[in-house]
Amino acid sequence: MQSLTSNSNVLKWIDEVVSMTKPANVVWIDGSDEQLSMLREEACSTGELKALNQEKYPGCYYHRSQKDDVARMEDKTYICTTDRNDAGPTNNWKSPKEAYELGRQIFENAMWGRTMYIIPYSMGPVGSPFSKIGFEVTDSIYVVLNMNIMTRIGKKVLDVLGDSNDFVRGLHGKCTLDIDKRFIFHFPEDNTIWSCNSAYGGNVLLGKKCFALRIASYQGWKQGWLAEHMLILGIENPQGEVKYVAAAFPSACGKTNLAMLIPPEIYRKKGYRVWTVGDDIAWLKIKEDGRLWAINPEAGFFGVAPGTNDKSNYNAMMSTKKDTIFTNVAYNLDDDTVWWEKFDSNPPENALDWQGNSWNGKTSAEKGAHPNSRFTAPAKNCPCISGEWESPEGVPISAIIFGGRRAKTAPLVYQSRSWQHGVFVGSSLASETTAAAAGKVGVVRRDPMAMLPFCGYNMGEYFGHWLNMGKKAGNPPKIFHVNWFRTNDKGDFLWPGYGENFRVLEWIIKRCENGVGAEESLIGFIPKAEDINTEELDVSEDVLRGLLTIDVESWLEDIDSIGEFYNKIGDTLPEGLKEELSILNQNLTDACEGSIA
Ligand code: GTP
Ligand code: SPV
Ligand code: MN
Repeated sequence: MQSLTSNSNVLKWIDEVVSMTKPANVVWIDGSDEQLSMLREEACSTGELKALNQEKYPGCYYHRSQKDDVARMEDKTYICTTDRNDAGPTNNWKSPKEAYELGRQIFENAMWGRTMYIIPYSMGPVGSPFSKIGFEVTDSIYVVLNMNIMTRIGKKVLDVLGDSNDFVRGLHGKCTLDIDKRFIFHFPEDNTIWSCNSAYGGNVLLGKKCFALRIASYQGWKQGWLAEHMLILGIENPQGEVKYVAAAFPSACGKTNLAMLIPPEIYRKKGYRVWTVGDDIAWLKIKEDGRLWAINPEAGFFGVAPGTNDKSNYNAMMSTKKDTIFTNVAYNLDDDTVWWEKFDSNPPENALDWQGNSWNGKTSAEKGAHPNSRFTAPAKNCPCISGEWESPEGVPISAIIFGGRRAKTAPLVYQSRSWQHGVFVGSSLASETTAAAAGKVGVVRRDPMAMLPFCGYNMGEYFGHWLNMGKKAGNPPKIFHVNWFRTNDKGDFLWPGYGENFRVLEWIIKRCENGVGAEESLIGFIPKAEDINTEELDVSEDVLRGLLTIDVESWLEDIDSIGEFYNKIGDTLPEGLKEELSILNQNLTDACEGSIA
């Protein structure tokens, strides 16, 4: 097939990839409806996709991935830099030479008899000064159709690229889906990504974590901007003014939910609204006004299905009603629809589970959907999508919020004392692990800025870059930490979460406008209990006070764990963060001695 571009940099690279993988056919993805329809038909004819009930779910499809290929695999993910120190102590590392050699062995003839698809895509609105262009070469129609939802693809991207050599070269091959030969290699020094032997989203939709976080964070380090694992939302007050916040929570810790939150009725009646700009990734730049401005580089949501329902996240549910791909959820054979845990209280009796086994949701003890099953839905479907979500200039960020799943340590919310202290708070973020990555679930691990699996360079340098960004921006956002997941002794969540999180957002916005006081505590500013609005909320004052207390002993344990983590970072750890750790340590020790005396 004729190529869609005359860009010699692109053509030379494609030639190399073709001669290595030897596909039977090469198809350039132009992004047209006709081409995409043909691909959907073809995928349905081979069983790669199944069309859902087109009356109930127009344009929607169903897909299952192999049993051992259902989540990101962090132990198969590598940052390949010439100097090992550039990848740093928190990333798996291989030299580019070794990784390319190993990759070449695996990719040699890997597309024999298959069709290769070449997808030109833009991360960010096509032509925006924030945006970046990539290509994904893949042998998977599933990948093409997902990339069509998650990014902007096709001819229009090539028109913007012109003859430029500034693009990310992504190569994905399903190969044999052999887990022992599964690798996700990143070569930040040559804007290249190679991913083989997987067909699961986070490993193979190369625009997402691989480019928009790992490669982009490296580019941001070199070029003076930030690529972060953050949602972006706008909060509109009754006067119609909108303030934007960005929030970083680790995988499956509530970004999609917070991004699409519906404020409690008492707020809606007054005229408060929440608008979604993005649910997973933010690219942030300093502008002349000294503020950080952000775009969502994606065009869709790759969201966790289980737990999503009309009550917990109505807007996400609505986003999935058309033109959506569902992966590894349960399939209702009676009416060709989908189901997952907590979808509703009426599981199908005649269904297939996420592995394709016949499944009766009423009697089976097994789960119907995999805990990391996902929907891929166009952002434009979302009822609360912000009018600014495709603004090429981005939106100005008033607050940055870090958060994780902590049963005990972190209070419901607190504010950092300064940018440097805020960077410390982000750097010491920790959370219980979830099903979004393969491995044990529920173990506390440090996950700085929710970027541990996604930072494409040395974590110490990354912290230094954060500190510099605050210095360069005259008017950076205020930094906060939240925890929706504090539990009582029985393990029940103390805070109702979801829409009620708006009450915490309200306090955060007021703090940004100097509209409310706070108490200076050992760890930063915490709200006075009376400043969190509990009107029409079933949370007693005692419980709220409990949610805002700081348990010195568990914080002292945390200090040890932060210290250990910092030791692992080693030489590149900035002085400013050591200083903040020692201030916190001093505060807690003083408090401890005070209480003993
Ligand atoms: P990734 O797409 O993996 O980056 O995940 P995410 O951060 O977008 O997480 P998501 O919003 O999909 O939420 C993951 C899980 O957390 C779901 O099971 C939600 O139901 C649950 N969750 C989200 N918000 C809250 C909350 O405020 N309280 C409680 N208890 N659970 C929540
Ligand atoms: C995450 O794990 O943070 C996700 C899903 O958003 S994946 O694209 O698989 O990384
Ligand atoms: Mn994510």
